[in-house]
Amino acid sequence: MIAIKQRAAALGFTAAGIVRLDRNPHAAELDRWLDAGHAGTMTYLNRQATKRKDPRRIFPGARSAVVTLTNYFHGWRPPGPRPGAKVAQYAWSPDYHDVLGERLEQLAAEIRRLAPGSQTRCYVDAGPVPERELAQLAGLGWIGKNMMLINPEIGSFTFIGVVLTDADLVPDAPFDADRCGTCTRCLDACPTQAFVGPRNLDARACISYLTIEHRGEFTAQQRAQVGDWVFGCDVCQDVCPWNESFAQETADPGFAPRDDVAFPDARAFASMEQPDFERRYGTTPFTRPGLEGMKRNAVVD
Ligand code: B12
Ligand code: SF4
Ligand code: SF4
Repeated sequence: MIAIKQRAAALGFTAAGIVRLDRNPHAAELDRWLDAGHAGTMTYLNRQATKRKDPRRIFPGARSAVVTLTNYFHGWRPPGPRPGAKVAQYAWSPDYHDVLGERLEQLAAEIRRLAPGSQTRCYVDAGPVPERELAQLAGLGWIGKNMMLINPEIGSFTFIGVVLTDADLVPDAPFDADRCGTCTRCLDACPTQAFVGPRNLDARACISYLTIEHRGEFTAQQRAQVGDWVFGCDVCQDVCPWNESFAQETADPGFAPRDDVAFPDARAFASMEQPDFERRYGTTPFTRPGLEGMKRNAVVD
């Protein structure tokens, strides 16, 4: 399986690992999380649960997954106030679904070349795939108390991309260690106290959910907690000692940051019209909350 990893590295993936598909060992955790209502209005997670709990059911004959990590870290924010509102780093560059989707298709072609007649399907984020779970099982890192997949060499500012195949690939060993130890920094630092406990996030309280998935106005308490984040949130990753020590700035040209996305002028949204929004941000992740959502997120007190 060295050829697959070499191809992954040549395509720009930071790391790759292989897992033989089986029942998700944390299926019960997913059920408990959904039953507690932590998914809020992300009802697609309920619909996808059967497949997330057993990824062999994602397509007939699915047997193995090649799981990739891609570093998107752009460096630490300088201390003190800086112009513009805060946007989570994963959104600073062109949409990762598109960039990684194309790279995964090329990786899939290599798998089909090595296993003639095999089928492949590529997934990034939007699909019934338990991505962090598969990454841990493929040996790429552990799931931290902040629920992020943490790689011991580069931390957690990574995207996960997956190629599922019916080919029988030789698996890697899972990453069994939990390197969080007694640390609780992420749980303590979350501005909205969204963690019910370690590896248990009530998404409804998470700034990422509130600014991207939540429709309608914020309550006064939500507005205060969201603060100056206008899209996503990085706090539970910024405080993680594994990122402090090991996150490295990406030089990947596919993820070059756009200043107008990374540091938007929060005040500009209030008077922005739809055509202007589409011209400026039509190809960015800001289209998910849309202009109405961004106006709400960017209210300046
Ligand atoms: C829904 C979703 C969200 C929701 C809910 C987040 C959540 N914590 O579940 C919201 C909108 C809040 C969100 C926010 C973010 N997200 Co998001 N999100 C997803 C999505 C689509 C599904 C996740 C899901 O199923 N959640 C339900 C929980 C229960 O499942 P899970 O996260 O897979 O957790 C499993 C493990 O924790 C395991 N488990 C439980 N206990 C234990 C114990 C041990 C020992 C082990 C090993 C496992 C284990 O069981 C769970 C079920 O299998 C995935 C993509 C995907 N297809 O998987 C991206 C994904 C998880 N998100 C991602 C990112 C980047 C983010 C943000 C950082 C974005 C931002 N900066 O604003 C934040 C981080 C918030 C956080 N701390 O989790 C990346 C994470 C990459 C990584 N390195 O981990 C993913 C993988 C997308 C991608 N392809 O890169 N997200
Ligand atoms: S992304 Fe922000 S709000 Fe969400 S859990 Fe992490 S620190 Fe809390
Ligand atoms: S901040 Fe600490 S507890 Fe949280 S994920 Fe990082 S090492 Fe684990």
